[in-house]
Amino acid sequence: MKKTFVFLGLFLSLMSLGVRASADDGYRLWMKYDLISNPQKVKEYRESIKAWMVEGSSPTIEAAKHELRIALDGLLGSNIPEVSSVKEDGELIAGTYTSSSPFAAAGLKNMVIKVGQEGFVILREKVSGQNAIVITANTEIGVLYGVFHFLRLLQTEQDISSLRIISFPRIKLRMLDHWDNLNGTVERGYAGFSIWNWHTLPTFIKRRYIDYARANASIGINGAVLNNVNADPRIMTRHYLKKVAALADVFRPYGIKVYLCANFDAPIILGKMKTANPTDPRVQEWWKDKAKEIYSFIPDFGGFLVKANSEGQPGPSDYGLTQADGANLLANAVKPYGGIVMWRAFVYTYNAKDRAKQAYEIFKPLDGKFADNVLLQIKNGPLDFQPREPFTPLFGAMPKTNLMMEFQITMEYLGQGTSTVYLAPLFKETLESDTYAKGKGSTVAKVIDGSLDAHTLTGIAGVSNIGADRNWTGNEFGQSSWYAFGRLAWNPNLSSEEIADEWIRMTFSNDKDVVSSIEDMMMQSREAVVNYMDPLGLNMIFGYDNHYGPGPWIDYSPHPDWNSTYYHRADSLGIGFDRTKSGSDAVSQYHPPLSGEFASLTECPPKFLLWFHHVRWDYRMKSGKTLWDEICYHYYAGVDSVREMQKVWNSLKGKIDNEEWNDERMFLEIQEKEAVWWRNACVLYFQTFSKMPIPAGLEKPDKTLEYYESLKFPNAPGTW
Ligand code: BDP
Repeated sequence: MKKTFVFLGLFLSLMSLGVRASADDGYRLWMKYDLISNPQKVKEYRESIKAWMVEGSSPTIEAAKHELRIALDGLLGSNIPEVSSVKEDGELIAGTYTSSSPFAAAGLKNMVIKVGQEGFVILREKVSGQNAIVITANTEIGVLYGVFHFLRLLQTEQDISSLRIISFPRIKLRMLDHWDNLNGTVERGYAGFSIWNWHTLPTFIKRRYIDYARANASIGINGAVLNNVNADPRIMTRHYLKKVAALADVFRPYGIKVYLCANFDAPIILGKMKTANPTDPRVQEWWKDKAKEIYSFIPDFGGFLVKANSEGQPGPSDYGLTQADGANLLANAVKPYGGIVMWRAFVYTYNAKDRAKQAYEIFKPLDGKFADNVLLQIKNGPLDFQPREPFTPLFGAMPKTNLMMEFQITMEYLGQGTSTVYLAPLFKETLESDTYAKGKGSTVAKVIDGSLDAHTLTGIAGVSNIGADRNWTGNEFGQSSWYAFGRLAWNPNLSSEEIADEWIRMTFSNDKDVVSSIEDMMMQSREAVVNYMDPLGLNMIFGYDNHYGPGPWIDYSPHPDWNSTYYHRADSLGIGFDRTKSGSDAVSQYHPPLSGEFASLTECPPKFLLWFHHVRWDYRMKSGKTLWDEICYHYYAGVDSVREMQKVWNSLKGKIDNEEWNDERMFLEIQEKEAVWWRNACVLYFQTFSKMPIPAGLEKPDKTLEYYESLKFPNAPGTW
């Protein structure tokens, strides 16, 4: 611990020297701390914060001090002194709450009681007879979170004349899942290569690791799974554990625990055993010994994430056992140390009549069979991170199991690293979906925050979009989805607009027009992608393997459910996957009235129409248009939105940093081309079935279907 403290201190002081590029390269994320541009605000804030102090001196407290030091000096444009006690009106004091705190007061105590182990209180109070701003919490990490929250108020130029904030996270485990491989590549790596340098660890601590921890703490993320779910078991060897421990040391002051993906066959691969059968006592012993070894390196190791019997990964089914048998094996091993297991529900075989039904069929019968330190990690939709899916019906179907959400922040199926897609609306759409498990109002958010079925071990994970790119995410707008994920993990009730507003103000500008223009762009960005890729419930029609660009014609995979044709089912009569009783009956996995609504051609929300129904090309939609025309209009509307986004962005030239502006201009240029490509390729392909004309007035595709089918992408990322 002491050693960490020393090198952390060293880096923090280096950072406070402040190496800044004149043109913004996006490295500083939403923690830019440049001088607030409104002089009136600066004046007002300086009067409220003439000096500051944070009580104590642990690594977490030092992190809070560091943040206040660089942020206040930067935002307010002059040195705001650090003091050791409150002596005059207008000072800021932060620290954990105890009865001997200088700000101890009965009212405050009652507030602090409510915020638990990670929450905080910010308010104005008399301290030593002076008017002060107090940031306090039950724990040091709560204080750090409170400091970040307070700084956000300044960064977004909020009124701080009267403060009374009580904030605490609704979800216990707020995780980033890194799909990083030991060779430095990243599965689906849209922001380049891995940020972990396994060669130079454990001795060389990149500044990026500390800034990573700062960024995550600023939005309340408290866990990081360091390696790919398609796990290389060597991560659990001594050689790597030393390196993992070094990262854990860096993250600890920021409240972030490390977790590892475990390979179920590790006893065979590492332990040279003949089997990984969970019922074999020697296998059980092997896992217990392994857990002991891991905890000897990382005393607060969080636990394991496991992908088993999925896409070639080993698992308990190899021994005729259930997924619960597998999960409980690992859960028992980490239990003595307070560790947990996140067991993924992304399990399917390749020949199912309907892949979307499989996870439910496999896992629902196991409700109540998982150990209490297991969470079942479920992707938001029943298939695989599509631009739009209905929620996975397992949410609301396993009341006796700890269920956690898995979102994908990296945009495997949404235009990848170059596209501008703000994902909060996608996250919110799932979180706000009503499962009806216990009647109206049983939202997915209530399932995962534990309130619906009284669970205390709760979690939410986002597959990270972070890589080695200077600005972390490739396209800077990728940062907005990372930011939104953290904010929603803390409080799923925040709106997409509120979060966008915060992020824009901290990232680009507080100028009213700039904020509203960029917000407008962000808020339409997800629907734009849905429209030009997968309108009306279409899905999984991507380029083969690389998932780049359109590939509705893909029908040559040896795995039937890796073919686009398996999903869209276009024929001379119509298009869409019949999941009603006459088809796969996936609708029956939902509770009524949802099951009935989805099953009815007329009541099914248009956005899910082709997910649940095979619909005739000439079917009259509520809009009065035929299905074919409706599909066409959606594809064209998607392209129009991207052009609109370009227009908005072009209008911002000179109003934000030029380098950031120019980068996004180029990314939008790529996106516009890709949107047209998607639209033309899909419309031309589906037209071979509908045999209907593209509605009059819409621009005609300038290339043939054969041309689109012939395209190759040797440089598409993520196909290592
Ligand atoms: C799919 C990705 C694949 C991942 C898999 C998973 O194509 O690379 O390994 O998800 O979640 O979307 O395990």
